[in-house]
Amino acid sequence: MNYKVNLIVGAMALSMGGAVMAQEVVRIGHVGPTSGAIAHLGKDNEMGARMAIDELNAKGVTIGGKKVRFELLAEDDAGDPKQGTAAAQKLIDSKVVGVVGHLNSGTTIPASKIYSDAGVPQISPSATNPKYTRQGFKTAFRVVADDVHLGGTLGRYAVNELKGKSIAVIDDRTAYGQGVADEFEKGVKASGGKIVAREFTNDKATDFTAILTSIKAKKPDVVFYGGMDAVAGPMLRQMKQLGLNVKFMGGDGICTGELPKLASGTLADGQVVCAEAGGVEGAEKKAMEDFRVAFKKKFNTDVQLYAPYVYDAVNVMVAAMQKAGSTEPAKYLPVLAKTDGYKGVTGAIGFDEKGDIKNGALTLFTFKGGKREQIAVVR
Ligand code: ABU
Repeated sequence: MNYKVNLIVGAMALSMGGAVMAQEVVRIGHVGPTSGAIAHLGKDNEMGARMAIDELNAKGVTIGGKKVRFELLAEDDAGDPKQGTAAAQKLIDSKVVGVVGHLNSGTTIPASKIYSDAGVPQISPSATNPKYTRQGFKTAFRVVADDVHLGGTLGRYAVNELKGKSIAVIDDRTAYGQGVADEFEKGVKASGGKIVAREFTNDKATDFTAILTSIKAKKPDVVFYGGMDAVAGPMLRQMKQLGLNVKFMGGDGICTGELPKLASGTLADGQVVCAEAGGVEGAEKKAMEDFRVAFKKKFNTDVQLYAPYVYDAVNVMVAAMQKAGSTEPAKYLPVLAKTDGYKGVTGAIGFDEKGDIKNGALTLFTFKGGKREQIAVVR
């Protein structure tokens, strides 16, 4: 396969000291749900990719002695597994040399086989289902912690810190939602807590009256939801309407800047505890803060959740190309796999033998006055 695409010597030729130097165009794919209920999160991710690509092109990157210009091919999978595989095939047909995405576990996992078959590296900045990196695909990487870490930590936190004794669990039956809820349940039980209800809904539902009424009768002190903010918001509003005023927990999918709005302003201060599957502490915080400021300046909107992780994923991929002296997937993939101690805005990035981030962090958040407020970074 010829990955050295679009050698353009016309409008894109560079004049260097009088000589004309050809510039190679290198395509990197991004996939996320930029339509549908969580389009705000897909767009957040895509903007993270755009920011990295724009900065790399502005700075100028040389790989293997050749000037390159990166082109972002951004696809919308609407969070749907079928659209996810279609988007993956489209990117492969367009000769991308790497893909950052997808956002959802339910799209990332089926798409990963397509990238693996094509030998094209994929870095997910947000899919947390452990299966993604446990299929034996050498092309699959992720820069966030997985649901075993995320759900387990939240389950232990529910019992040990929130002093939850009777805990209800709801999930949306997606690869992510069900998986993180299962891990949460294990964490609760291992810490001596009791699961008094396990209910499910789906990722497009809007009416939770029946399951919340059933849960209320069991008098839980904590409700956990495995799913995304677009469903958690209306669920929180309906909990308030039903007088179910208890702590509400969830994974990274609900831990977004948009949650208070999606809950129509019904969140009580400190009611929600959730976790982002990454985080920085101490001296590493400045780079993350600088990124957030630069992101706001460029796009006139705040980071929702995983834009900084997408930004890092693109840069890690390009750093591996530079180190390998090649944009060819077969040549830079082994270098990417050996990434260790890369200093990103989300902290140090290195991959283990499965392609998972080494020593991944979690950041616990609550919401106060309609804003996310950090509780702690844990490993
Ligand atoms: N990790 C939360 C959102 C993405 C996913 O894993 O489905």
